[in-house]
Amino acid sequence: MGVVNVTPDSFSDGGRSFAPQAAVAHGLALLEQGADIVDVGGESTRPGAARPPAEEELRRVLPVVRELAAAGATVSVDTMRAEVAARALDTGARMVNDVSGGLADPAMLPLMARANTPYVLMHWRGHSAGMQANARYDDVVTDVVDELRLRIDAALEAGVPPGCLVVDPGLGFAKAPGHNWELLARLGEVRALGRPVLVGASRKSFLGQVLADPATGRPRPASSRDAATTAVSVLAAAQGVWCLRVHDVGSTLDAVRVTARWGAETAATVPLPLQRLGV
Ligand code: PMM
Repeated sequence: MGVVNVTPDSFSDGGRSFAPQAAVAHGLALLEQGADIVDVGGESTRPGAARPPAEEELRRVLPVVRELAAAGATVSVDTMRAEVAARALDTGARMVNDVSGGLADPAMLPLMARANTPYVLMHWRGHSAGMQANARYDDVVTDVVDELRLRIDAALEAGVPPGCLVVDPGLGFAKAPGHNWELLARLGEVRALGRPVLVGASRKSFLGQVLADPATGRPRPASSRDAATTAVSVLAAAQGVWCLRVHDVGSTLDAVRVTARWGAETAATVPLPLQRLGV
């Protein structure tokens, strides 16, 4: 899954694709690199970010969704708002990526019950402005899995078809750096929820911290974290993750294909995120 942020303030690309035409061109380039899905988002989820009003989010994402869908792309819309999800689905999107797992908008689960389309439930503990204060866990993996199970139950109760549900541990969302590493090391426990797993580690600050300049201690900037992202992607793919949400699709896809070849040789069953969405 390639990331198309239509925001002026994303941490990872600093608003590089803010103009609709630039965002469309970026999405087409990601498809060219081999992305199966392009994920179009109009709200920055950077820690501390302010939310745009719904009209502004619609103004950002709809033209981009329309053009990418018209070009034949499988488009996912990254939104916490049911209204934005509904309009994007009407405009050609075929998947909804909700970082709040249905918690931010009570209308989202009923919409997804009607939509019959893949729906990503991410682990979430509140909006970006204050989320890092919620990075408190007894055992982060057990707690995240338990909270995701509650969201799966809520979605099923609302009538979302079971086959539509995808889960995501929400790296960087109400997580300290160590929490992200623990979640990655124990992805098997997230997979045990019995749903396809999506992971979004791309360019996140916990990678920047590992790569900090030894002399100054300054974290590596987001623009130079793609090799680290590739390494994490390979390790996550080898643990059976279904989908990797990344900014640099080309390097991730190359690395995942090599991992698949390696897996074939060692006769290990390495489920990889290469399967197409059945939509
Ligand atoms: N991370 C970001 C945005 N959307 N969606 C899912 N499902 N999982 C994530 O980890 C995730 C997401 C933040 O990253 P960005 O600002 O680079 O888009």
